[in-house]
Amino acid sequence: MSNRRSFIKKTLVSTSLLLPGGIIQARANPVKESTGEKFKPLILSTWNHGMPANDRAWEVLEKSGNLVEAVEEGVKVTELDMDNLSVGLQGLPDREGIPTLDASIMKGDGSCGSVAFVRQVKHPISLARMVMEETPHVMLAGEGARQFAISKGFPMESETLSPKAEEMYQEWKKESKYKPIINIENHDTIGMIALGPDGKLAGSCTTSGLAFKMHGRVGDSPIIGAGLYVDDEVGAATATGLGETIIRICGSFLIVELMRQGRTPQEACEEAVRRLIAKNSANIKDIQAGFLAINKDGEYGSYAVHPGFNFARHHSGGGLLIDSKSKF
Ligand code: SD4
Repeated sequence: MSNRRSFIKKTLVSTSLLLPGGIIQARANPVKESTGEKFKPLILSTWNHGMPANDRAWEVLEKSGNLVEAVEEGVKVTELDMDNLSVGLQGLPDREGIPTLDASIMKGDGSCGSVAFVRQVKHPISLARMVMEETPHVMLAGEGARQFAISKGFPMESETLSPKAEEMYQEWKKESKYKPIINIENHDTIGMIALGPDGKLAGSCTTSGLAFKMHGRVGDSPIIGAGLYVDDEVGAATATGLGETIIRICGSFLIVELMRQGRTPQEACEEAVRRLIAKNSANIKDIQAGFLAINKDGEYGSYAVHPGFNFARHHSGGGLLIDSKSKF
């Protein structure tokens, strides 16, 4: 039996028997789990909304065997999630009241694409994939990214804020504090990294960025090496949290390079957090950042600055929400 067919057979059996109850239970009770286990295939995503995103990615991987398709379709679920205020056009806007989006996608062979500061596009992750597959470039930003979307037939969406985002924006305007500080528990960017049955890797990351950021601000999520990095020779990493701090240490690239030098995914995430704290020590109590990593053998790890970061894991045994360890 081909690898792909045996993968589908195994996962069909295990998902139908184990997955529904497991997921419901996992959503209700995040568990602490030690790492060191290995799974292949394996999908990890940041935060609890990673659970439905992983379910979708797994379904696409089972059906198509296409890992890039899986990581794109998976995070598209979050881009449409009206309860999520940090991803998609329903996310909290910038200081002018405009939602602007960042996204990136990468394959382990080095192919990558991203869009930054893009407006009116419902699925920036799909636009990032188009940049990767259909342009000679890696990154398109702002009006150029929007024009590219129009040329590819993406519908232009209204910029009317969702009722929740409008309410929060009006509240924020009362004081208009120009000081974007991520509340320790309140950020929901989705970064997804995946190891396929054939040992290849891919990842995706999508966000509306910091709430009430300056117009034009771009975070780590669309920057290859900061919010996402994938290398088939080693592994993959993604990040969430205050993007400025993650960009300063090239967080995801750093983690992949540390794994290349022999660290486990867990050790690499811990070293990245140590480095991030060292470079941002003055106001570290206000800064949350979290990392996720997978190596090519299917080991994984995660680490954050503060408690509260969790991630969703999906393998042939089903899905689980896991609390990350943290420095403080
Ligand atoms: C950014 N890393 O734009 C993102 C923020 C984040 O959920 O993780 N938000 O800085």
